[in-house]
Amino acid sequence: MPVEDLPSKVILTDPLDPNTNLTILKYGATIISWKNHGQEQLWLSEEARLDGSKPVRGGIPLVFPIFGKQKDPKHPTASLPQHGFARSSTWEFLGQTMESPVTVQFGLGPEHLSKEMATAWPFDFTLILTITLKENSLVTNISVANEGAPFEFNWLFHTYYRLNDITDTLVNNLVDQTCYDQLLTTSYIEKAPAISFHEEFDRVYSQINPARTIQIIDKGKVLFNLHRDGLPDCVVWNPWAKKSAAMADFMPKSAFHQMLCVEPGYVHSMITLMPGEKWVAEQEIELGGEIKIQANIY
Ligand code: TA6
Repeated sequence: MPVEDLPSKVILTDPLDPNTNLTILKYGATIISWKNHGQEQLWLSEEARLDGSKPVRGGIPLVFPIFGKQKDPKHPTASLPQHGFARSSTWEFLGQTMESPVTVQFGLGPEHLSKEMATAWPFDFTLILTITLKENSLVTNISVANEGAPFEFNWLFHTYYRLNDITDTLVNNLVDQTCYDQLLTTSYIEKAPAISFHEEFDRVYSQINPARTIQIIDKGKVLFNLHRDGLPDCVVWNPWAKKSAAMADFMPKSAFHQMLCVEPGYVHSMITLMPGEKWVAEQEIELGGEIKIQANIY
């Protein structure tokens, strides 16, 4: 059965291969598992809360309407929790929209928010998340529509990738990009042709040409290719040992070796949506293929 609608989750199965499937929690419309020919592609903490008590530690949490915490106390997002409310609200399953590749949609509007959130951020928004499971890739598409007063927002797919070992992993095609280092609280140009990891890492790369495919490479073999449309920025994050130890829902504590977040979004500034306007963006995560060196695409 290509689409199974269960009380708290939806399961998508590739009609051509039962071992290629997705599990999507209705809470946060969070993809918590992506198996490709039986191989899990996403990292999910063993202590991830899947009961709606807190955002999921792993999979693909959704960040809206604010990335991080709003620093301007007067901004409408100032009272929202870190990374906003999309990942901690229960979305409505809207059904299957395509047979092959199997595609489903989820929706979120003010009617789905807690009273607290709807009061804190009183705008007439509609989010439609479209998820497509292909033989060798996963596509997540978001549309944000405004039916009321103008509002500003960020969007980000907070994807947790599963790795063999972070110390064997490289991320390429971010060279010469401007990044804000959240740990050093300073900006600089990335000079590493391929980024390696040996300590906590938390950088926001901004305005990356969409022609650049960000690749996650394990010992010379491409694991993931991140294609982006409408998502100019990308956060790269690994909490390493100390931060992992401090997160109760991050287990096992050694698992920072087996995960990396590479998170496409629009976070370098706020997007303003006027009444009647719609904003659409998409990430496609494609598996395998050849290493591409795109250092000369600006
Ligand atoms: O996306 C990177 C980041 O902003 C990190 O700074 C870290 O805070 C991470 O998100 C996880 O945030 P969370 O609220 O899920 O604990």
